[in-house]
Formats: sequence, structure tokens, C-alpha cells
Amino acid sequence: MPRDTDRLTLAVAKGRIFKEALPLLAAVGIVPTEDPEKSRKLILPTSDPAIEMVIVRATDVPTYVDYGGADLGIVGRDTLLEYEAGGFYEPLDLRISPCRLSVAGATPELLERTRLRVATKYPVITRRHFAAKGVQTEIIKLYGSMELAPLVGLADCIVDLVDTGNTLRANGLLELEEICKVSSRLIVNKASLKTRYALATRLLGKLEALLASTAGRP
Ligand code: PRT
Ligand code: MG
Repeated sequence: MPRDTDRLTLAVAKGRIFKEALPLLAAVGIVPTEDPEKSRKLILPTSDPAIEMVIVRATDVPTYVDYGGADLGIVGRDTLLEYEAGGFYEPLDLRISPCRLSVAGATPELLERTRLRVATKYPVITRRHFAAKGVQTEIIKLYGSMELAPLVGLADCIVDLVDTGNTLRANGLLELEEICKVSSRLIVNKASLKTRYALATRLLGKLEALLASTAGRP
């Protein structure tokens, strides 16, 4: 069933990104009309009749927007870097859910090795990072609790998101190297920008103005 061109569908990563995106969206007049935590509806209408929201797993956001199942998306830069295809533009850094993607392990000497076994949820980013430094990697793909892997000898080190560093410290691991900074981005399907030009540029304009007015603030 093709979606109406007089409406925009916005896919938002569930969890912390959704929570941090809500105030931003509210400031540009987009408030879900039902409580997303309670509603069983997968498509949520909003206070703006031209905009509906879908709340999906972070890793599914680029897929929805790439294939046009959603016109726009809000997702972390980590997820975007890991997703290789991209039928979308990335016009705005929303500056929410900030953190960094880093290599972590028990000792700094690990970085002197030429071969490493690395546990991560980010195999694409990890392979690219170590290949650029000439380090051979065996990558162990995990879906959560990366910090456990070096503790039980499953891997030499991990590549994971770090914010306060508390999780690493609690598990006796050191942040050894920062790969990149991460924050959540707005992405827009390339075709939607043409077929829904007025709606999409209006929303982009509002978000851009809001971000400019809060520039420099945390
Ligand atoms: O989906 P999953 O359950 O695997 O992840 P999650 O529940 O940890 O986070 P989720 O799904 O709510 O949101 C994930 C997205 O939020 C990521 O794609 C990032 O873009 C963004 N984000 C920002 C973070 C963090 N900060 C973060 N600190 N996602 C995860 N973390 C985790 C990290 O993986 C580690 O386990 O928090 C821990 C580290 O935090 P500190 O403060 O102890 O350093
Ligand atoms: Mg989660």
C-alpha cells in the first residue's frame, strides 16, 4: 500500500534516542497524540496532521528510510556508519544522545599488536578502523554486553559506545582509542525530498532554526 504524498512518516529509534527526540519534536509542533509506551499502534498520529511517527529498533531506522517505508528518520551516527547503503541524505545533526565509539580493553599494550580479536556490535566500522591502521582483526559479532567479552577471554578488546565511561570502569576496562564522535542525525529519503518537497523542507527548516537558536548549548 503506497503512502500518501500529503503526509510524512518519521521513523524514530526507540529507547534513549526517542526519549531525547521528543522535546525537540515538541518544539517544532510534533507531539504524538497517544502515549507511545502504552499504545499498541505501530503508526502513531501526531499533533501535526501531516506527520505520523513509527518507533522502530535503531538498526531498522536506516532500512526504513533507505527503502522509503519512512520519509525521514532519527538515528545515531553509529548506526548510520554501520549501515552501508544509503538512499538518504543526512542534513541535520540533532545533537541528542551524544557519546563516542571507542576501542576498549584491559591494557594499553593491546594497541601495539598487529592481530586482534575484537568483540563488537559494529563489525563494519571496526574492520574499517583497524584495516586503516594495518591491524588484522578477527571480529566477533555480539548484540549486547560487549564489556563481558574481554573479561571471559572471548576477545582481546571491544569496540563499543562510551558516554560517562562508568560501564567500562565498572568492568576494569580502559578506553584505549576513540574512533569517532556520535550523536543522533535526521535522515531523509532522497525520493521523498522530491515527492514531498514542501512538507519535508518545512520540517527541515523548523528543526534547523531550532538547532541554530540553541547552538552552543549542551
Ligand atoms: O538497542 P540496545 O539495547 O542494544 O542499546 P541500548 O539499550 O544501550 O541503547 P538504545 O537502544 O536505547 O539507544 C542506542 C543508541 O543511543 C545508540 O545507537 C547511540 O546512538 C545512542 N547512545 C548514546 C548510546 C549511548 N549514548 C550509550 N552510552 N547507546 C548506548 N550506550 C551504552 C553503551 O553501549 C554502553 O553499554 O551505554 C553504555 C556506556 O555508557 P557509559 O555512560 O557507562 O559510558
Ligand atoms: Mg535498547
